[in-house]
Parts: sequence; structure tokens; C-alpha cells
Amino acid sequence: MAIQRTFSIIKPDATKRNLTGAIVAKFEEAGLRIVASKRIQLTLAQAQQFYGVHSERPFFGELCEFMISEPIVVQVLEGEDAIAKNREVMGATNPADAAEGTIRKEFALSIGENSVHGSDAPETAAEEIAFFFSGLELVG
Ligand code: DAT
Ligand code: MG
Repeated sequence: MAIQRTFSIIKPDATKRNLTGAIVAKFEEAGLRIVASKRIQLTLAQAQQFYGVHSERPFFGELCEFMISEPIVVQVLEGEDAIAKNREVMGATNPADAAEGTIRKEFALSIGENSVHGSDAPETAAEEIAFFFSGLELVG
């Protein structure tokens, strides 16, 4: 597998509980390098656009309200097989199903307040990186 980039969000439940550093440590321990990072607060319109793929799901409103409830940290992670590696470090969507040692197992509060987002495929990674970062902000 080649070196890839993936997009990550440290979500409001985690920034609120001062877990940004603990989560970044998990990425770095897994061999993922932070090549871009910023703390922002989403507008409702931005949250709705970012999660547009879920707009028909029953939890969409709750998800978007949660994502704008506190600042988030958006990052680009780089490394060997970064998309799959990040999903592995994150753990399952529902923390009750997440493996020991994963971010969601250790930190997530619920299936909704689950501490991190990570891209699920090369196409979504490219789209999500471009949604939040300009080329100038990516410093490999
Ligand atoms: P993931 O974040 O693991 O890629 P997803 O893309 O299926 O999971 O869903 C996006 C987010 O939506 C997820 O991180 C939390 C929220 N979500 C998913 N399923 C949910 C549910 N059944 N109830 C509440 N929120 C949910
Ligand atoms: Mg997803």
C-alpha cells in the first residue's frame, strides 16, 4: 500500500473534554503524521453540507446540531494505508462495538458523540480534505 492522506475530525464531545492531545497521540502512535490541523467552529449549513450523504437518516438533525455545539479540530493525516489505518485506530462507530485500545472505545460517549470522524475511502478523503483545506495548508 502506498502513502495516503485521510481527513479526520476531533468532534465536539472530545474537544469539550480536552481530549485533543490524547487523540492526536493515538494517531501518531499508529504511524499517522499530522500534515494539516486547525480548530474551527462549523456553521449549521457547513455541517449539513459535510454530512449531506446522511441527510435522509433519522439522526441527521441531531448529528448536525452536535457537530456545531463546540469547536472541532479538523486534520489531514498521512501515512502508509492511512485511510484504513485511521479507521482501525478510531474503532467502530458505536463505542459499544469498538475494539480495546481504539479511540472510540476509550473516549466516545455514545454512537452519536463518538469523538472522531475519519474518511472511509480515497474519493471521500479527497473531497473532505478539499472541503476544509487549501493546498497551501497541507504541509507534508
Ligand atoms: P462513521 O463515523 O463511523 O463513519 P457513519 O458514517 O455511518 O459512521 O455515520 C456518521 C456519524 O453519524 C457517526 O459517526 C455518528 C452518527 N451516527 C451514525 N449512526 C447513528 C445512529 N444510529 N444514531 C445516532 N447517530 C448516528
Ligand atoms: Mg462515515
